Amino acid sequence: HPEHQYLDLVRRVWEEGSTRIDRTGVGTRALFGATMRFDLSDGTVPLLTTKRVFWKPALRELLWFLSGSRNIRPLVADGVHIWTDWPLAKYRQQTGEAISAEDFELRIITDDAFAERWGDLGPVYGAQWRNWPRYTPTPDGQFTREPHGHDQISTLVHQLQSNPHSRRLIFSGWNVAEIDQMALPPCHMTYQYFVEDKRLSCILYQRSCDLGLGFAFNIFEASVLLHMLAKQCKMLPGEMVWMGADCHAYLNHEALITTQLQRDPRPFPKLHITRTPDSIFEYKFDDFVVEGYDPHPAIKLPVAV
Ligand code: UFP
Repeated sequence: HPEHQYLDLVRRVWEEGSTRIDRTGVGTRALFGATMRFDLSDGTVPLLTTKRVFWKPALRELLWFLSGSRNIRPLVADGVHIWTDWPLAKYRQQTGEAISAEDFELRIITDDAFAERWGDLGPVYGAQWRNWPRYTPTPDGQFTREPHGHDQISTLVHQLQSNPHSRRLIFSGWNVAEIDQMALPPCHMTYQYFVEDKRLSCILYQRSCDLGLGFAFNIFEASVLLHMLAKQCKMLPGEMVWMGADCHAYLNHEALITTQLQRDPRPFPKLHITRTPDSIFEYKFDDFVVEGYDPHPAIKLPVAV
């Protein structure tokens, strides 16, 4: 079962990884450089089965990336809380107000000006994917920022269709010049595609991977995106290849070892996309059906911020 690639990596990180103090202060065991390959040609999607993965917020996050948004408001309005911690911490720090997460999210949804002021994450993923800033030199040696940046996703779709054997089918969130303005520098940072015989494959390069929490979302979203691109370009899904650099397990995630590694993987579910809209940006949450997902029970793990 392909999920053993994941379970084996977790085991190897736990048993052989070096113990490191990380940015969050929680501590990890880590090793550097790992690959996993998932065959999507049978219509499946790698959604881990050795614990329940809440794929709906993950799908909503992917659609939010594709919308180009950098504000948590659309996510919060859809009941997705995964990005709230950063703006909330900033708000508490800058105002000194001990607001609860619930009240903060309520204000984000109900108050336009508040959402604009406090819901912004900086130019994270979607902003770079859809609107990587474009600068034009002016005669006096300065640069003007153009109102519309590079839409890397539109370019990718166009290139996949017109030039499928290109070796430049890439988009990236790692905009060096803007890293310091982002709530979190991109973890899943570079996506590259490859077309053979109408089969579309992807390599995702992930610089930093929390195997307990992040990985399940990251591999699912990258795979759904592959399915969407294939559909949009009238191709078939091929292989999803994942490359992780700093692969780590947080020291307070021992349930990964004591519970998850004891379980046997079950078949991956199928992904059905029930509609082909005119553009990759018009997919809606309800266009996606995950069929036959029968995971082991959820495992609650603490988040390191
Ligand atoms: N992380 C992921 N995947 C993501 C994401 C975060 O695994 O999509 F946004 C984890 C990796 C790491 C932490 O544990 O979040 C980010 O911290 P750093 O920037 O120090 O690598």
